Amino acid sequence: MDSLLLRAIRKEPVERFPVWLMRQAGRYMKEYLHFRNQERDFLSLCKNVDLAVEISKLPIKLLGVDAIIIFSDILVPLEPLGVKVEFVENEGPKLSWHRDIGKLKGYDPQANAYVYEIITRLKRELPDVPVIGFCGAPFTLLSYMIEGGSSRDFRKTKTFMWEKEYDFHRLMTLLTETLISYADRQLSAGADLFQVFDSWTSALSRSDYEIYVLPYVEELFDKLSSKHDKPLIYFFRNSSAFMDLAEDLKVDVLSVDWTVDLSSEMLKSDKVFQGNLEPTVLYAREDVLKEKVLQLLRTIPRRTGYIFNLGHGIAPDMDFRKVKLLVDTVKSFSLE
Ligand code: 1CP
Repeated sequence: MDSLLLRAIRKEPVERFPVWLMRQAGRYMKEYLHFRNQERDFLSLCKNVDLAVEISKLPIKLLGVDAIIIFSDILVPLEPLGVKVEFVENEGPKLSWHRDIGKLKGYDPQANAYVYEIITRLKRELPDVPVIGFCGAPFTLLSYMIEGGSSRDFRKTKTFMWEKEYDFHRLMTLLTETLISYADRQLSAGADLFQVFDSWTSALSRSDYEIYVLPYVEELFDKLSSKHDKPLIYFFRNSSAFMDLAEDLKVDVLSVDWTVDLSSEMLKSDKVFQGNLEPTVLYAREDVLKEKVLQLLRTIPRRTGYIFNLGHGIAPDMDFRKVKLLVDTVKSFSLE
């Protein structure tokens, strides 16, 4: 496949930097809400292949981004383990399970067949557009299981991790095996590249990341990179604290948040970088937004090997026109 995005990842010459945005399909688009209202809840929407395919394509049609990320959620592979996942309107996810790790079921990847079908359909309908498969990272999923939902300070997750090391290890091992199998099936179904979201490393100190998180992420990327010759992306928050540790992972692209000084990191590293505009800039005035995007682009010390993205996802209350302005600004920044 010869798209702008994949050429940039291979560090081949590109005419401009590629751009896609985390959470690029969502509530900030009225067209999303139109599809959303056709199903009773968010998970049913994820399982409705026809609608999920249409939603996945919205950012290509409406924003003109350079990649599709499949419409799904990081929590869907937890259901086959025996975790009840619900999305409560305006409250976010709620997870319930019997809290006995020994009673969780072994992962059957076939239970998420609808995800692989979304990928197959997208590749058939838009063969020239790169399709990004994704999953959550083991720690980020564990935090949802232990907190039972979103959290501010992750106190249950951290005390569990420190106090019950053996159980923590058992659950992280189960999640890592689950995610290897789930990611493998997405790549085999035709995903052109694959992103792992470690959103809640934002809560961790460097030493806890190194002890409790890194070994499992290492295992995940070792397995995937040995089996598939497709680009792997690791998104991790509090990125500047873990930069040198992430550098040694078997990933092609590091997707970093705005704690990182991109230009100096890129000068030190051979990795491809993705990021890292503060999403809050999307609440600023249009001239400020545009200038912030250009400022970031001007500091990129390379002409390829870089993908523009936000440092975290788009929020539901952001203004579609500003998101479009952001994409247009990146696309108008010529490298020729
Ligand atoms: O375009 C896309 O990116 C859509 C696909 C997508 C992805 C990649 C969705 C749809 N979710 C995700 C990943 C995801 N889900 C992450 C990692 C990225 C990040 O950090 O933002 C996380 C943490 C989740 C968990 C999640 N899903 C939350 C809770 C966030 C928190 O603060 O704890 C919520 C509210 C969701 C629901 C969800 N997922 C996706 C959408 C469009 C929605 C909103 C559903 C709706 O209200 O209609």
